[in-house]
Amino acid sequence: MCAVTAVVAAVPQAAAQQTDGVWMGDRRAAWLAKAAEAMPELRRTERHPVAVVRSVADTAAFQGWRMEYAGTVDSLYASSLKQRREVIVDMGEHMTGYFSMRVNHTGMPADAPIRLRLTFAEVPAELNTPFDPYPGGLSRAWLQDETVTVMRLPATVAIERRVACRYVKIEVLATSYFDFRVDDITLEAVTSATGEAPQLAEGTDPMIRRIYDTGLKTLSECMQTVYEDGPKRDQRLWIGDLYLESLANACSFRNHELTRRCLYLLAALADEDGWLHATVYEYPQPEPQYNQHTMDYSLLYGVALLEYLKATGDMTTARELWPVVVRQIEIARTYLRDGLYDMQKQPQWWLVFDWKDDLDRHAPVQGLMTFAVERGWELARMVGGENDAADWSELARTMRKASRKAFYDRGAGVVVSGAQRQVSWLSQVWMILSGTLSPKEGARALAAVLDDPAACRPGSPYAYHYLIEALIACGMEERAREQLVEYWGGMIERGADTFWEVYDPADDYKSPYGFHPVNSYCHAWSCTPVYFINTYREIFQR
Ligand code: RAM
Repeated sequence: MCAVTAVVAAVPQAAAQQTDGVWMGDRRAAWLAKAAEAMPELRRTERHPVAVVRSVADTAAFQGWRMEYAGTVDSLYASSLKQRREVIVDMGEHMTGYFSMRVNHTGMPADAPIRLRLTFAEVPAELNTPFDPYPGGLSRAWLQDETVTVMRLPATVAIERRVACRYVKIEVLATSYFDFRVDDITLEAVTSATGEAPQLAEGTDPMIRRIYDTGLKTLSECMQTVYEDGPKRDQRLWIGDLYLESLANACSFRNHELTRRCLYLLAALADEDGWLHATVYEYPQPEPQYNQHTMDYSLLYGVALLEYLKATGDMTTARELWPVVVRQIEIARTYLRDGLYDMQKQPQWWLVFDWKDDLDRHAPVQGLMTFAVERGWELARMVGGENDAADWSELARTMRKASRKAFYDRGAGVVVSGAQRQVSWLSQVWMILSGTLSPKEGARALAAVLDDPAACRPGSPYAYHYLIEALIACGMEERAREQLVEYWGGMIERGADTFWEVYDPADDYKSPYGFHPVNSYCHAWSCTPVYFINTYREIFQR
């Protein structure tokens, strides 16, 4: 038996306790109760539109549309909506919350119901792209258009669903002889972000300031009763998003209770073997999305717990949840063969990493698992879990050795992945973050791919986060700054109020769901410039 196999065979069992066939069955109720105790209060603010705007087709604008000022809100309130037929109001900034408005006749009483359509949009193209026939891959109902029938006037029209928007379009679909108008358009905005984020140093580059403010806005919109992935869609907790949001929160709003709530919620809702579900729901009661596992996300849970502990010193939570981390590594180890992650065991399309179908995920998952084992070992030492993790350090070494053999093309100085020997940015990134490449090798590899148009590039801000981290890890601070400004600044230049789920500078219409209006345009995993700008002040605050 070679040394590599010996490491793999020695799976620690310390945390794998079963109660009634359910892993940690006796603790789950207490974990759920802790999640409930940490439920944050939502801060509610009444907001009103700032202007009437109109859509302008413009090939130079993001997705071909921009908004132009078209009048005051008072002028809208003073005029007939029936005659306008449709109007768009601008809320002034992205908001998440509950919409209402008043409708009243202007003279003759209402002799019939009226029907209106309200459409809530994060970006202009959502108001200018026909939704039907719906070509998208996710539910059509995520699109925020609502038809309301008003039977009697005066009336307050309140939309039950929580919406996320910058713009609201009101269209008159059906009416009768009488005239009517609207007023008191209100959005009760909600967020659980309450802390004050640090101010940036004087002299910070203006674009970095804008990126910081937009990142904070993105994060606060996603901070609700969990860290949501996006307030428009999916409005739920995913582990990968939680990790990045909690990093950004820890150095800005510092609402650590929300992180604690999410960590307990995920733990309590793991499957019966203790494998975390990638995503969970809060309503009508906490429940996981059953069978939804992605190994990269379950491994990142431990890294999120480690960062939470570092930020808070909350040893009680870290110790209680430590077995969850052990369990994720145990499960991931069953995928290892000779120190290499076995891609045959899980369909690779369901390893998240990026919105990029053509990304070969073998080197990335190998690197991410090594990184998680390494960070897990750091956590073990902090919580006194060394016995559970006795061989993790050796395991990480073994994996790195196997990785170098399988993935590192020493001659070319780059990491390759898969049968086609794909060269991607993310393969380099994860081999750097796992410590498989030395900083010098990493810098050489990244310099090579960044300048190689044939290399597989990242397709989402989620992937870019890890790129920036890797650039910093191998001393490429200038490139890190450049990439951050170019990528997130690119969204701002295209008009972003909040950062998007997907951004490809070469393709405004890119959508993982086959229809760009259903993308989320305020997406948690894009908020991490907040983390970089605060954590690496010497790079970003000058
Ligand atoms: C999307 C979510 C989220 C991501 C998962 C994998 O639907 O919006 O951000 O974590 O998929």
